[in-house]
Amino acid sequence: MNIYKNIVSAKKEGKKLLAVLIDPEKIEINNLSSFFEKVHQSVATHIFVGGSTDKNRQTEKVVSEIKKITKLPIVLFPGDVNQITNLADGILFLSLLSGRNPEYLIEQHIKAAPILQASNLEIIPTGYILIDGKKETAVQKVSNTKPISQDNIDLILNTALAGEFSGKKLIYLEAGSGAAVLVDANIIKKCKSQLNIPLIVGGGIKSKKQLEIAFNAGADLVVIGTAFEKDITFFNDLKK
Ligand code: 1GP
Repeated sequence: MNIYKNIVSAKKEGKKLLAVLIDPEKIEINNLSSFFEKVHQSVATHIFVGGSTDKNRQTEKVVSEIKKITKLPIVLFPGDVNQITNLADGILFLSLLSGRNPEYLIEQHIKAAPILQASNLEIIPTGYILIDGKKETAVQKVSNTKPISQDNIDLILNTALAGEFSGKKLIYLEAGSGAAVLVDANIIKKCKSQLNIPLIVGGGIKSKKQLEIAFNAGADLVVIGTAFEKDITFFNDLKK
């Protein structure tokens, strides 16, 4: 499906991308078709599926249902190895670079390796950087790591650069699901100006204006989950 190639092409052409994040623990399978009617009327280009946890192992079921109703690329955004399913198109192979917990830097990856090796998923190595969104987030709790302060732009930038230099294909600046404070536009700008690889931004975005600020600052792809979960009419503001 060439997910990564298409992200790189979009970046080159200055075409902005929007991923709708679906958390298998939260979405009602019965509501998926009406939800996707809205998704398809909107400018959304990707579907991300994942969450910090998936206690009832719903991911595969949810991906299988989504697959029936959309042609948009379905990309796993997994909290752990149990959220991998071959039914998706690709996977963000996330390394939590802002943290110092080996479990999320290499352990989960080793556990995932044989599953990925046997799958057809497009694997996209992604440097994942948790930035303080002024609300303790699920990623923080589950990974037992601290986010980087928004004041420490140099550390954020150097972490992103270290990711690029060690071969990550994407950098994801994450304020955390439902963040109270978004990743600051100056942080996005600074990272954008120094990175060659595409930049993803997410966490707490809930208006068209905030989305545009992230895009204008240099995000190539923005991820929105909670705002759509809370109010499906938000899609109306983002019509094609
Ligand atoms: C969270 O970046 C994503 O991992 C999206 O965050 O749910 O706040 O949109 P929201």
